[in-house]
Amino acid sequence: MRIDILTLFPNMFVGPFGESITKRAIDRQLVTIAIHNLRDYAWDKHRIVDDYPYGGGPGMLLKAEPLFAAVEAITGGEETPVILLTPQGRLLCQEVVEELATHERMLLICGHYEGVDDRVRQHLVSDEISIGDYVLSGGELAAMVVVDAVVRRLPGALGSEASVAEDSHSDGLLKYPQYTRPQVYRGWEVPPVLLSGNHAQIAKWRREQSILRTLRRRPDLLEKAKLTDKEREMISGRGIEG
Ligand code: 4H7
Repeated sequence: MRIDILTLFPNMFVGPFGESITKRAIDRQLVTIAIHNLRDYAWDKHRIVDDYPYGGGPGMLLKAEPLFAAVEAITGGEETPVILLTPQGRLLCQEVVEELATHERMLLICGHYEGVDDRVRQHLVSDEISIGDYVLSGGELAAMVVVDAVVRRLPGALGSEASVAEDSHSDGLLKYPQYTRPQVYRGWEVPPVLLSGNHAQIAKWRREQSILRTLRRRPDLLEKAKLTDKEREMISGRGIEG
């Protein structure tokens, strides 16, 4: 996979992409990530990338010309998903991450100031994504979130130790509680079933805990979750205290 990122703050990406899974995926050549400075595509004397909004109002907008010039130069006219990170985009969730992970290539645009000239959204961008219902001062952190979530889904990005099928959200449910040594800490014990060695019982307990946790914390997720009829029956009898 190749990911291009267009930003006014290229240095923001140095730390996060130089560590952990993303670094390993880059080192293993599972992904190529190229960071581009939008200012390099502003051709005027002062390399201006922003301007006042027509009709008035606070703040500045990213101008269309440098964004079009940058995207056209980076893609070389090739068909590539061009994704704008914006509070107005469709909400990122694991399903959207899986969809993005199927692309061979994508270009992420990080907005700044009060936003971007709407002609960019209409005629340059193919997809708009939001990482959640809150405002960030720029799209950079949102782009990093997208890259992290997508890159860890590329085959070979995780060590063999990690199983994607066990992640929170992979089956539409939250993760079950997990424990490691010691067996008793400050008098708090690990649930005995986990020490039983009975793998069928352990799997059953974990499944139950996932369902109950989702019911209590994120009942909205249960509508779409993959549950058996019997499991649906079990939760329909319970309130959120269940
Ligand atoms: C595009 C348009 C993403 C990008 C406007 C980006 C939240 C998210 C941005 C804006 C983002 C998200 C610029 C509007 C800063 C608000 C104060 C960058 N914020 N911004 N203004 N939820 N900000 O994914």
